[in-house]
Amino acid sequence: MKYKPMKNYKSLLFGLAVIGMNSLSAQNPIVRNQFSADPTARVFNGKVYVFPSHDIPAPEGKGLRKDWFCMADYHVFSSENLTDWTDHGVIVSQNKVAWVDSSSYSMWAPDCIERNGKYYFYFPANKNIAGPNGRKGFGIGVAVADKPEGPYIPQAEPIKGVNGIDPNVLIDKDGQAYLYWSMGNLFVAKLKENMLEIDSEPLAIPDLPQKGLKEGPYVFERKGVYYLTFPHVENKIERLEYAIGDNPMGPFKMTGVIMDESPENCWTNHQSIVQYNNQWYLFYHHNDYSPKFDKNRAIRVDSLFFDADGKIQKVIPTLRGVGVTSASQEIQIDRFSSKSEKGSAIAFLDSLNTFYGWKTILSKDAWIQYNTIDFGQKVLKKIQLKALSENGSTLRIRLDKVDGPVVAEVAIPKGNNWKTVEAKLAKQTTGIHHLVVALKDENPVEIDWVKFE
Ligand code: FUB
Repeated sequence: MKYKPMKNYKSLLFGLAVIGMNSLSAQNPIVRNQFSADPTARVFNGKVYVFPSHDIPAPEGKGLRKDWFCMADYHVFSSENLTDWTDHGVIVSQNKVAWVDSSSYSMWAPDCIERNGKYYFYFPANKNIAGPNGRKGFGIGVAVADKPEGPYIPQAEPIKGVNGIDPNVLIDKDGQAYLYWSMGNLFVAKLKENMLEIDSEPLAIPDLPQKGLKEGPYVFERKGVYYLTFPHVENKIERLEYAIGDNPMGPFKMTGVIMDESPENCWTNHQSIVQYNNQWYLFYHHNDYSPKFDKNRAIRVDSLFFDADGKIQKVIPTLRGVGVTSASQEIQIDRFSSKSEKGSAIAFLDSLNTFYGWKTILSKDAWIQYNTIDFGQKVLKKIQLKALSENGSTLRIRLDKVDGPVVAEVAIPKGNNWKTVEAKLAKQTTGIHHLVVALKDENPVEIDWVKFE
């Protein structure tokens, strides 16, 4: 995963206007070489930084319990265009924090915030010594850095008076900082100016649903309204809900659902909401790379919108995600925007190593559409595809919509191996367009990626 600067921003805006879109519409999941969960996104120094948990398959006999969450460390990722993400590597690990039980693999959902040029990274983990109540359990620690990427120096002890998971910090407009966390209820306490100690008794936030697990508080302020967002088990698995108030300590009034339960039964979800370049985004997770074990998750991002009265519009999860894809990079059309109901399917390239990604399978009359590709201003001459077709077939490539102009027809030779095939472009294409790949003949085709040169 290498960072590439966004190309040609003006042509992007122009292109979006041309195809009638009012927002940027990265592929999901956004971290593609490791499991990741519980993403807290923050805008620091003009970039988006994401601080997720780092799920791993549990080493035999390790962790809090069998078939459960297992995390030994944290990475941080950043992006300027929300499409290309840089992994800055491990910033905090269970072996390097004095108070953490390094056999617990319990480094759950974190947060990070900037104050006076310092970056405060908050993380929960199991303690290695019992607190004053005689119990070990989860504490919340802080690690401090001069840059968002670190290096982070962990404090020797967890925050006193706080037992729980899923820390989140809000610094209000008057400079007062608040720490939120969960442990059955959702809690809030003021933080001292040093950001390392609480400055008020923990308050269990009232008026929230009493039935069903609540966790993962994330609070933000918009136009004087404080939004308390959190995952809640209304039925069997978590969905993202929110309550609003006019004070960071509440009271908050339950207001709505941000994202429904996963149709694939991923038991947890976990959110953060951030505004970047005039667009709001929801960061969340799903178990894309681990469909059979939902404790190995993958983080995603989709656009989020508000109604005129400040209510959050429900976010429908997408595979396409956000951002602009360059026509000259391998376009993973399996992260589609839409596809034909019949004849189109998505499958792992290698079910034994899901991180190889997915392929698109098209059979009779099928098509698939991938939105918001930047063809740039230079004339591109050909299309390349990595594809395979047992009996040989032809693909028809269109722009913008299912019956849009045809830019190429690509013959896929008969065979059982992946081949890179190419065809000349029949039409000069510049600016931003959607891409439709459709089957022209009847014989099925599998497609790994598409790109333009
Ligand atoms: O990642 C472990 C736990 O699962 C988090 O702390 C919760 O919010 C849930 O996502």
